[in-house]
Amino acid sequence: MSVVAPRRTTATPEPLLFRRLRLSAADAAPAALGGRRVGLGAESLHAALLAPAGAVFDAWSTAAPAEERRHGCVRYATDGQWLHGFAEIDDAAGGLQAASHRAYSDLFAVLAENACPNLLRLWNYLADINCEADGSERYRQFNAGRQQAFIEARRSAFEGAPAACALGTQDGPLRVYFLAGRQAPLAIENPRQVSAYRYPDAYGPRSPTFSRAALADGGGGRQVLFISGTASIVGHTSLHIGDVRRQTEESLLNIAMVRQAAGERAGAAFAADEMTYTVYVRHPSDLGVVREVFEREVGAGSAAAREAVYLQADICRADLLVEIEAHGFVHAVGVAG
Ligand code: 3EB
Repeated sequence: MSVVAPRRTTATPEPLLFRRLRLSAADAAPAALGGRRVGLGAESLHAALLAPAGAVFDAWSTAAPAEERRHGCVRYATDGQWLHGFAEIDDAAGGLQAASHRAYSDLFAVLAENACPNLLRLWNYLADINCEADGSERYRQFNAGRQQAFIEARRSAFEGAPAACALGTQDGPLRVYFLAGRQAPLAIENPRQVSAYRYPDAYGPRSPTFSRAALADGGGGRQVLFISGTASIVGHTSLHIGDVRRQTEESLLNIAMVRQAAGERAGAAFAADEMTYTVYVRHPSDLGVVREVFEREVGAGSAAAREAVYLQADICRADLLVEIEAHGFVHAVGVAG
């Protein structure tokens, strides 16, 4: 396509458009850069798609197709209003902590030289997340490299961190998808959970770098809420060990609290059945129970139930069996509550 015309900074922002596309295995893969592809196909995430059948492409599309750019291990595209893509790096050679640090440092370098410096959402995927290597769990090594890069780049590693998730794949390189925009989002925390960046040292020497949700101006008069990966954690403690049904219920209760907190800030409701969900299940045999509980929450016949995507992934704590993430749009109202 043609080159994107320069935009006046006073122009109406291009709205963020989210499309969740269902593909058959035979469909040509849309460029991986435009979003996150799961299921069969080139450049798919190394996590099995449990449902629906086929393949799914989550596209953060902006109105104008943009050319691919590269910096270090980062591939991205931007229309001047939004910037998205992913960092990918093989962590086998130098170790995961160094790889995470490199991925985030390259990403921050990209953001520093573009007009969209504010991260809204990160999706982190790494192999063998619960495995011990070189004396520590790989998730902890990832946390160490990530936090170090945030601090070096003078980015909020604590209050105000972006929304995120971190999941374990069967294999493959470290892959960090990201979405950034012109304006900083508002970080939202969950009143019944300790902020992850304040977890005690027992969970690792460097805390995870994410907020429970990010509320952003999605353009076009709409606000968008990104809810981070959410699990069965209350305070900082994993609950319902070994009970996937209750873990799913607890995760959905946590999501409800975050929706409520965000809704108060937005002056509009983020209804459960108006969100788009990705559900990560550790054991494929738990899919039926997780789905039953989830569909009870959002309504069995709802668009949210039909559109939900279920992936097999390891959750970042070995005692967690399920994690759920969501995002949704609401129309902005004049006065916040
Ligand atoms: C938790 O609440 C569960 O390290 O980026 C959720 C979302 C989790 C994001 C991350 C981890 C991350 O601690 C795990």
